[in-house]
Amino acid sequence: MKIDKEYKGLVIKKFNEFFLVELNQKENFYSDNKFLCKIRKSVNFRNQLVFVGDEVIFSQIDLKSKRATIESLVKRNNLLERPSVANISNIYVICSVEEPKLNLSQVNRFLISAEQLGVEVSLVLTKCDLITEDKRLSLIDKFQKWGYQVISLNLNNSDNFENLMYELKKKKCSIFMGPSGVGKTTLLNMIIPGLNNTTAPVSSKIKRGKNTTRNVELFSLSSNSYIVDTPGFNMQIPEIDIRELPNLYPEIYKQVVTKGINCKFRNCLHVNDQGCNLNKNFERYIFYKEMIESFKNHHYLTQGD
Ligand SMILES: Nc1nc2c(ncn2[C@@H]2O[C@H](COP(=O)(O)OP(=O)(O)O)[C@@H](O)[C@H]2O)c(=O)[nH]1
Ligand SMILES: [Mg+2]
Ligand SMILES: [Zn+2]
Repeated sequence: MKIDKEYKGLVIKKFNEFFLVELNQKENFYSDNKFLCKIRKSVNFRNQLVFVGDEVIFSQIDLKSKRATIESLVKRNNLLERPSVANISNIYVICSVEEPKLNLSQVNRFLISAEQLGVEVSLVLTKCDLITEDKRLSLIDKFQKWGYQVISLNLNNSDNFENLMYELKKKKCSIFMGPSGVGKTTLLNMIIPGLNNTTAPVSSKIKRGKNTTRNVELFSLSSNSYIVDTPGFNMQIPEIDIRELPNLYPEIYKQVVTKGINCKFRNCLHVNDQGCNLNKNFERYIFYKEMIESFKNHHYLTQGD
């Protein structure tokens, strides 16, 4: 028997032409609310254009076989590439303070890359058991000055982990990103009981190579809250328009938005520009300037209109 009614659902997993769709939790009409769906053939969007994290309208629910048909795609807020996940609300950049050692330029690149999605970005510092309390406090202070909320974790002390967990449950769809070996899988295993993904010490990881066979999947943390489980992904600074760069640094965009600083030119890049009013007295300015300069050397972008 098929239910001839349309429902809204969330794509939590994708395999080939199949999509696992979770029924919108407000419509709790059936105890198992996950349905294996295919896209209706006549629909004019292709399989490849629906991703994990997308909201879809589905119908033709068959309660026995737990199959249904996707009818249409709800407009998405954003789409992350590699892994492809739609509608992310929060990115947590994960970096370890030791093993591997904290690399400020790398932290910067991950943050910039995360900022491009235009969602809330936070920083998680792992392996704080390997540094002194003074060092931990000074790192928190440093990254707060970069404009970020900082969560510091220590496997031997679960207090901050509990706070992170509490926070994640209030966010719609969170994803972790960060370099290899910093403890992302360890964290996901703590967050999603029964997940049991393999973790590996930094040295053996290099030999093993990257595990990319597993599919991206969303896990429910509480009603209307999910976390993305991903086999990991390469972070690279994709094509950014040089004019976007100032919008990816909180130290800069907060000056513009909250303090209302006004440079002479609307497209001011805040480097050697005439009439620039940006307060450049912040730690990451050097990274920013380097990035602008490397853009100028490698990209021939026209400034302004
Ligand atoms: N000392 C310490 N080691 C940790 C901590 N979290 C993870 N590790 C170790 O770091 C290594 C890499 O962890 P993994 O989760 O595989 O990192 P991933 O590559 O980011 O997924 C493993 O040997 C973990 O046991 C921590 O808080 N403290
Ligand atoms: Mg991992
Ligand atoms: Zn300026």
